[in-house]
Amino acid sequence: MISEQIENTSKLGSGAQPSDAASELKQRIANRTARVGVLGLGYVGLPLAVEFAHAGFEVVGIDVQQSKVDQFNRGDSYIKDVKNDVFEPLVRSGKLRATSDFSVIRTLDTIDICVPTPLRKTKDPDMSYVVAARDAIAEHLHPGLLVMLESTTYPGTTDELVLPKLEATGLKVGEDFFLCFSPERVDPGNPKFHTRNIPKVVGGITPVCTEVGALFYKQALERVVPVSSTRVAEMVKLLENTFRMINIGLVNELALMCDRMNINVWEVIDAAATKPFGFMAFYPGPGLGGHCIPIDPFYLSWKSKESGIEARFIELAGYINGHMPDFVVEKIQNALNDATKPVRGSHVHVLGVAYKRDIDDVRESPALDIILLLQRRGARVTFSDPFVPRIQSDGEVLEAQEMFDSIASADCVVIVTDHSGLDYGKVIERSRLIVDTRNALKQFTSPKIVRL
Ligand code: SAJ
Repeated sequence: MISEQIENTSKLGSGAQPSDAASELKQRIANRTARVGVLGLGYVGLPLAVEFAHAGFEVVGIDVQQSKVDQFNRGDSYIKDVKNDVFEPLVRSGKLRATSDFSVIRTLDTIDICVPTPLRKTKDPDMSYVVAARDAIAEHLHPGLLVMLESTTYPGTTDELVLPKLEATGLKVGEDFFLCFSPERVDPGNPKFHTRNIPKVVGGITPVCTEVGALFYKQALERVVPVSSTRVAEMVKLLENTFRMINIGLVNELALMCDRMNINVWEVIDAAATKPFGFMAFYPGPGLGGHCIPIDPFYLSWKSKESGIEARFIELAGYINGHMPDFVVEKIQNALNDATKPVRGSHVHVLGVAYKRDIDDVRESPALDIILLLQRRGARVTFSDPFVPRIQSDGEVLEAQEMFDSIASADCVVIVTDHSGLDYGKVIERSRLIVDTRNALKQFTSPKIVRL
């Protein structure tokens, strides 16, 4: 029942009497006549837009890239996790459309900001995309609009960077418009967890904002977790990803120790993982890729430095994870050396360049660092990856090569991304020498294999 839904979320807040704008907006959200907007149609925004269209809302996607908007309006999904057989009918039915015209915000009841929050070269936050989205929303802000920031960012962004510009319009947060932070938790390529069934944390600037935000997400997502403020919600996400980054750094350091002590680190982790409590397995690798894990923790360390606390764990883990490509190249160099081959002039074939298995994304991929380091040592480097047709290295385009031909002619093969479905037995058969950075060959034994 709609009134029940509204009643339930009202218990979340201070019980303050919601303004007329809040009551009307709740009504439109609960009966799904609210017009939903998603700003930024990437791996977060597009799946979110689909979920709300699926729930029966009319959804408008907004993006600055006209090519994305055009492909979106053709019902052609450019995000692997969003299949066309789901996406195309929603576009065809008119439930889902995209535009590059930000003035559409005037006609919307809700808008989710799903834009990138990268790091600058100096490892401090690049807020330019969030600022541009904020300014576009401020320009078209109107009473009754619910604004949600989803981009991963430092605690304080929503109330220090976004709110003032919106209130400068003269509209009052919590009465005229509503502002929340709700971290995106998309895990690209995850076969089990998708936008709809990943619990959604949401925290508002005011209790009424939290109520409206929670009611909104409840319409399309299975579980909503309201928290008391935008800062709590911002910090939740950073804890999640910093937790991962530091634990990966720990096992990468363990891998360096085990390498020196001639212990199989993979066997150690698998045996430790039999502990039914108090342990969570992470695995060493060639380095940390993606647009989240290597980046988000530095949003936290940047902000904590501003508050006078050095985030030493994050800095140290960042150093160790950042060193892994060098360690891998050293393993390759030593393996070639044992075969009395110098790196210079040797042909090294890289198997898998995406930043993790079974996806096509190479952002921050350690494979790019490894390829560059090898090229700088004079190796002739080729790569193959079923999901990635070409990469840029040192300003040059490298086209993916046919896998088994390249493997057969290479002096050394290095498995950087352990995509599923490859015939690893055949890889061993065709290779002279293999450096395995992912334990993809764990069920094989061969003198050709050098493990991390
Ligand atoms: N990696 C390791 N060892 C591990 C786990 C991962 O070396 O034990 C590497 C991966 O190969 C990859 C990088 O770390 O290069 C990041 O891996 P990831 O699995 O965290 O992948 P992301 O960045 O695509 O997704 C993560 C989400 N992943 C999981 O929860 C499993 C999640 O932390 C966030 O929802 C998402 O980032 C985000 O958007 O923040």
